[in-house]
Amino acid sequence: MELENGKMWLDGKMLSNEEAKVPFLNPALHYGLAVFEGIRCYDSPKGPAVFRLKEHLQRFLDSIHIFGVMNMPYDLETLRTATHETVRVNNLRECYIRPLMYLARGSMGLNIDLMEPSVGIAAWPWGTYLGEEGLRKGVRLLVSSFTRLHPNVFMTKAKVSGNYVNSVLAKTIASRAGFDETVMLDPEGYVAECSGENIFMVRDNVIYTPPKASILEGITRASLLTIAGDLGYEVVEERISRDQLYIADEVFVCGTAAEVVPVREIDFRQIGIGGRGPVAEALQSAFFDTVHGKGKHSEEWLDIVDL
Ligand code: PPE
Repeated sequence: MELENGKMWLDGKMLSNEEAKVPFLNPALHYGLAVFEGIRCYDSPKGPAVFRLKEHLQRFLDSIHIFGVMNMPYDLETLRTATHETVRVNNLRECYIRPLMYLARGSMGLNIDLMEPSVGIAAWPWGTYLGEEGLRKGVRLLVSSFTRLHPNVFMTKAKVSGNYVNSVLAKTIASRAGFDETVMLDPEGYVAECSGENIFMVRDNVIYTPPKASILEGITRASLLTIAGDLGYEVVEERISRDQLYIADEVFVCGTAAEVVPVREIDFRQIGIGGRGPVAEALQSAFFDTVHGKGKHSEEWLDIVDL
């Protein structure tokens, strides 16, 4: 895997995968005490362009703040420079970027004030997350029997590694049952998000998406809300039930890894025309133009890496 040949930034040094080993006795590994981000860099006429880098790094710092880690040693500008350096050193024009803060040293036990963070940033080429065909024809979803995290069990605004066990449990069952992704309901039974994407539906030309309270505040979600406004769509953030999804004209999901993906079926019910609908197609096309430097917001949202 190309990942293994790449170099990663680790606490200020560029290391090979071989050099960037972590010891078995570290609290992050034992308790899931880490925070991550997922960012994409796209090729553009001006060079490799990182999509909404500052917003992702701000969410990274916010996740660490929510988690309550008080000794994070790096600020946004240091992380931004390190991200650029990682893309440059690996000679990548298009890649997925993974910053990770992990509580690496200090005592075992459950008090994070006795632990010290390390921060790493890796980058690797990562193709379509839910498949090339899914982007064009739509994917199949299963509503999960697992519940999305209650905000007082763990805060959904923070991309804490341990939180993702919930997503992994849900996604694995869906994959084993032959589905592409899984929709998770919140503790009250309303649609929250997918294991790794936010979700939208369309009915009578109005776009609906669940409110922020019980979901990760997706950066792709926020970008699509802006783009939908530009394209003249009415957008409503409100609670959605699973049967509202079943009878929607269109459903689509979005995230950094997944990008913008139409949904053709949920729980064995065909959604709309059973393929990519016109709203998903319009948003997908505007999104891909934007990330490749050809959209209304490209200038504002793309952070170009000098080679
Ligand atoms: N909800 C969840 C639970 C989630 O993990 C993601 C990103 C999103 C929504 C969309 O957020 P944003 O990327 O800011 O638009 N999921 C990341 C993890 C993927 C992985 O498998 O790892 C991602 O897309 O990078």
